[in-house]
Amino acid sequence: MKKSKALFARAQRVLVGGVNSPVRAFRAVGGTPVFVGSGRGSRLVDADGKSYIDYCLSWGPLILGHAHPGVTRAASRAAARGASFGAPTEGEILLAEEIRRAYPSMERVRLTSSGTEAVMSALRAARAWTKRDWVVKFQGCYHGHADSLLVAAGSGALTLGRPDSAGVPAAWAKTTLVLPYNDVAAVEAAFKRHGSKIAALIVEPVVGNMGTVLPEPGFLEALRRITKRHRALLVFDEVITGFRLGLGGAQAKYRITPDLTSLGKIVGGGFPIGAYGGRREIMEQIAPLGPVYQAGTLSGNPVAVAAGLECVRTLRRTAPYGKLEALTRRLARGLQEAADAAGVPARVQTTGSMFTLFFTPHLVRDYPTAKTADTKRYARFFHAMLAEGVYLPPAQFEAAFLSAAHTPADVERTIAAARRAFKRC
Ligand code: KE4
Repeated sequence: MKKSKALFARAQRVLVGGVNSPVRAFRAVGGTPVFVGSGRGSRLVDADGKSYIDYCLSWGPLILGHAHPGVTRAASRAAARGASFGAPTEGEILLAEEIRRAYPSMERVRLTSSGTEAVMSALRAARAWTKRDWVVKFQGCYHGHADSLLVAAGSGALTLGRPDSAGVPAAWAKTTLVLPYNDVAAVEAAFKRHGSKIAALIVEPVVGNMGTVLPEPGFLEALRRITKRHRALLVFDEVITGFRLGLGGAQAKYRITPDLTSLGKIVGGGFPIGAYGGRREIMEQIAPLGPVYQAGTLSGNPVAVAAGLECVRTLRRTAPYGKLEALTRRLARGLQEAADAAGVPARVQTTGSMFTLFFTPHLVRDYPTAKTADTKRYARFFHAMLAEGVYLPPAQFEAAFLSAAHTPADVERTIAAARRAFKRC
């Protein structure tokens, strides 16, 4: 870690907190953030040359693993043709067609440069369409750092939100209702009382940002039913789940058709991208066709699009999801058995190729139950695993991921490392 320590000291003299996104600073687990030199397949190599099996995978995008040859080649060739034109290119059409093929609900698509932009723009379209201002979100779900979404639950479940970040005007937080995840009664009550003001309800259909939390049977169906009844729009934030839970994400897995969807991460193959889309009549409000303004210098960037297109086409061609899910289930079972054998209260929750090891014996079904997790113990476990050459997400309330490059040997090695790490945390 010698080089990471030196780099971190230098970084903090010019970059805020030494990082370009807060969670990378290891504040949730303590210690010096690992500065990465390179990645290949399932492996990360740090600035000191130490190799790790990586289950963070850049917070989700790298479902094919680091430096996938096809994705790297596609990006390199696109870059050699010119990094950006600020003009339409054929690649953007091809990626949008691939998105619509996997997400038929996205009848019209707009590419952006991040998930935050995709979510922010989808909600602007929803407000314009319904001519209403309020948005419902769920406690523990994260949808990027747009002001009106950096909101914590109000004092009571039915009171409007309060800013969850400095710099967010109270007035903007007051257009957001924050409800408990997996609580249909709370959603019913909120719409009964405020339905005529609610433009949209946005949800992570499978939550990654509390750690991996699944929708209980009937929850997503209820969101679809209630929003429809009150003529509000249902927005699936599939920035994590899109192309992760299968080509069609959560909406295909749970057979729910949202009105709008946001994508990011995997759809760019590790390059800066976001996308939003939905019903044609809603999306055709967006400039230049309609009155909702949204723009971006690098939206649909040719290099990011080439990488995303190769990534999505490779997923469609190789269909890795069955193998990925089986390997993830094996890892989850092995970690659970290792925790149980060590007498450590822990619970592994998983779906598809995402998982979270919660340091709590309770089923994690919402934010309050997620918060029963022992974050200090997670931090000790994280560092014990880091010492073993396994890189987990440096925060308890995040999802971990496998890639198509992870092997059964990686997983068995990880389980063996966990058996030792549980004894030390
Ligand atoms: P970006 O603006 O970071 O591309 O996407 C925002 C976003 C939107 N929706 C969901 C469900 C997301 O998970 C995210 C971003 N995820 C976080 C970690 N879970 C990114 C990591 C970070 O903030 O550095």
